[in-house]
Amino acid sequence: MPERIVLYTAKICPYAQRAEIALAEAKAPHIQYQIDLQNKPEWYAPKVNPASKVPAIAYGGPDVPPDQPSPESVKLAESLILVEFIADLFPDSGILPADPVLRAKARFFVDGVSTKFVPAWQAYLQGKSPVEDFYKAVEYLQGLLPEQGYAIGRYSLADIALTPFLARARVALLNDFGGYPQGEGPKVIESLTSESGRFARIGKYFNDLLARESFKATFDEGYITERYKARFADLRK
Ligand SMILES: N[C@@H](CCC(=O)N[C@@H](CS)C(=O)NCC(=O)O)C(=O)O
Repeated sequence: MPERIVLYTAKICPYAQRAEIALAEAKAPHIQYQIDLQNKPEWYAPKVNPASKVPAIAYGGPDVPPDQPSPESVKLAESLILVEFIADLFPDSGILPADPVLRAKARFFVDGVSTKFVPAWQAYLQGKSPVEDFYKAVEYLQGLLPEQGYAIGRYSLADIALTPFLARARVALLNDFGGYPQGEGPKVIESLTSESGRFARIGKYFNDLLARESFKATFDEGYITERYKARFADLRK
């Protein structure tokens, strides 16, 4: 029986949403505590995560308020490590399948998310690279997908790693927030989710990810839209 889980998170953060999705997939009882990244509590770095980042988990220990963390709980951080930790605590969640080949495939897909999709998206968002560079990263992930289903067929760590970044990219593109040429964003998200043409296979996959209950339950689109508007409005000035 897993012990007490306190997740330190922030709605804006895609890394933190990975941990939230994993906990939702596992139907894991837990406590969530929102960290204001603009005004972090002074106890957070010394008592929870010395890197001063979300997400982090306090595991086990006595039943104390989350803003008074106990030295007796184990403190863990780094989103992908937390997702694997949750998968280990709740093996029936299927987040990490038992089959070694599928586990390796899931981790390989995650590597593509981390080393190709996320950097290409961030460069495009900032207006530092053309859309074709982002499209090439998307095409790379598309090439890893099986004919049907999620990244390794069944829903897993691989999908959890990507979804929060995809969802935030969708918000930015739909609203045309970013440093790329004005008016391009809505066309890009349309081509990436239309389920026909160059991105037909990954378009279906993207739509499946965004329809997943564990994603929808952990994503506040209105909040992200407002925060992105404030953060990216000036990029074209
Ligand atoms: N590699 C880390 C990245 C986590 C991260 O960068 N979190 C950001 C928010 S999205 C953060 O907490 N930054 C600290 C700050 O804003 O002061 C992970 O995968 O968990």
